[in-house]
Amino acid sequence: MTDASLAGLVARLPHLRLLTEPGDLEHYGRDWTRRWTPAPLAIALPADVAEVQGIVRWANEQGVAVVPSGGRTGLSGGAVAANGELVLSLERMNRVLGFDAVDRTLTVQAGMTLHAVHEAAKEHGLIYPVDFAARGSCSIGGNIATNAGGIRVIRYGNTREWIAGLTVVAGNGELLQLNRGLIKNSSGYDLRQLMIGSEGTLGVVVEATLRLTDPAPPSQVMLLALPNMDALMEVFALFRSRLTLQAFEFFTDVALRHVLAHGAQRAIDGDHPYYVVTEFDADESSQDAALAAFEVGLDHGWISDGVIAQSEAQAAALWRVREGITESLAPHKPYKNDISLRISALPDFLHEIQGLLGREYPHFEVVWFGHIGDGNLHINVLRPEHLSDGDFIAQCELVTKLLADTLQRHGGSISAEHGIGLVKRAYLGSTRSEAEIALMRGVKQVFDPKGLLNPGKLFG
Ligand code: 2HG
Ligand code: ZN
Repeated sequence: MTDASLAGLVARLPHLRLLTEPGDLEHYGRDWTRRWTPAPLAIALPADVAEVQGIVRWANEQGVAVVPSGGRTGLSGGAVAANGELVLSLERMNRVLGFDAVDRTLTVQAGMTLHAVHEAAKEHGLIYPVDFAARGSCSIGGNIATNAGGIRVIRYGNTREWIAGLTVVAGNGELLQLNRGLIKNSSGYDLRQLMIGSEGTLGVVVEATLRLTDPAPPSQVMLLALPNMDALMEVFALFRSRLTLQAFEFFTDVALRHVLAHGAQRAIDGDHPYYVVTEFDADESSQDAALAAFEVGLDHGWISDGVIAQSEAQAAALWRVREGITESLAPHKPYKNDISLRISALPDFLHEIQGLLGREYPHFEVVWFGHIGDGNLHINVLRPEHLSDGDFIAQCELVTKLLADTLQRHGGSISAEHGIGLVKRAYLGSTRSEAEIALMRGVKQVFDPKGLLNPGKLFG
């Protein structure tokens, strides 16, 4: 790529903010995976939709690959630019465009952080309920690109459920208004839903109309200690049958050790192999129901100990233990798995996979945590200090192949909520059939004939 062609972009969009300093290329060229060396051509920071269209049209004329970019908190390399791509950061497009009290929708630009979306919804007495730990830095556009899930899926579903309309710049620069906020729309293919989870390979989401809802009723947060993995599923079934759950998350003693070393506070004494953080609606009757469920769990030997938060500060402290895990593991350069199963398939799968990981990773520290109530497990493998990044990843990939085969047998998915990106593209075939992948490639061809939108992501 020559400077002359960037000059062409500047001539076309004289007010476009473009960054080419090495520090900027590094900052905007990578996400939280830290596995690839960032090497983008330049960073474009459009101020409006017209500039996004101009960039995509220019990229088509010049044959330049474009990486749409949000908060880059992704864990699958979906926003990595390591091959001379132009990074198209939506960072400056971060405003609320409108609120409609009758439709209960909030229309926003794609670069808003999830936290800012939460705050904007709150100003109108409503909530946007999708939530997870990266809320302060991830962007709503990125959430849409991966159909992000998080800690409230059990109650509210994934991002997909909350998108009433999308404005998208397609691969040829054309502007698409998808679904326009309609609740019912039986008029052919739902291209909005196709865009959600497409990881920036079909178009650039520039605006979104989000559905809002009433704030959740008052809730209580409980931390439980469990004696074994089977108890996890028993306690989940017990609590779900007696309470209205807002979240049901688990982690192991290994995760706890890391998060405590990283500043979280211990809430339960003693050594226990598994923990659950659960939040549930808490009117007076459900408080009694929670205590009754707890007693039943104790009697059956499924629960060893537990605490119920007595204040908002204590609830936040309990959540910090769960939400701080990713950050506490980051210094150990973890190899991440983000797998999904039907809840009914979990018990058999867990038994099989525990054996497999124990066999294949005898010398590695393996950290389990995640959204057990959604059938979504995060298995992080920590890099031993004596291994180079390359050797470590190579060894992990061998096990991922076995994991993918096991998932396939149990009807699961190699990515629940992080996306395929670069990290999991070799395993797409374990989750999607050949026929499905061929159709997906066909769709990609229709939306992005020159293959310039986020090339290499999703497909190997
Ligand atoms: C979470 O559930 C995130 O905390 C990150 O999805 C998971 O770090 C991970 O593997
Ligand atoms: Zn997660």
